[in-house]
Amino acid sequence: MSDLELYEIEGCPFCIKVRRKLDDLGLEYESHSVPRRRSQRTEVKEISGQTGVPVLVDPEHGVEGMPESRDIVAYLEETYGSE
Ligand SMILES: N[C@@H](CCC(=O)N[C@@H](CS)C(=O)NCC(=O)O)C(=O)O
Repeated sequence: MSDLELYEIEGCPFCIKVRRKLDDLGLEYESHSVPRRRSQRTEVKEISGQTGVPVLVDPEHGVEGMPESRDIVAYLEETYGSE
């Protein structure tokens, strides 16, 4: 069991890619829908240092705010792929 969290926007293709990987790996996660306006994405900015989504949080492994869908997918595969 993990405490994964995903910051995302509905319809965002990069977020969908990450959600697919989470689903493929059978991982549960808490979804946070972020505002469409970049200037209002204060929480995402605080945890990841940028305003883009998706952003993954995985406290169990010290991941406080990982941006970039490609990095997130690779991380999930490496961390949970063989479980
Ligand atoms: N290269 C990024 C692109 C992510 C991206 O462009 N996300 C859009 C939403 S679909 C976004 O949040 N754009 C606003 C921004 O980058 O500040 C990734 O693969 O995660």
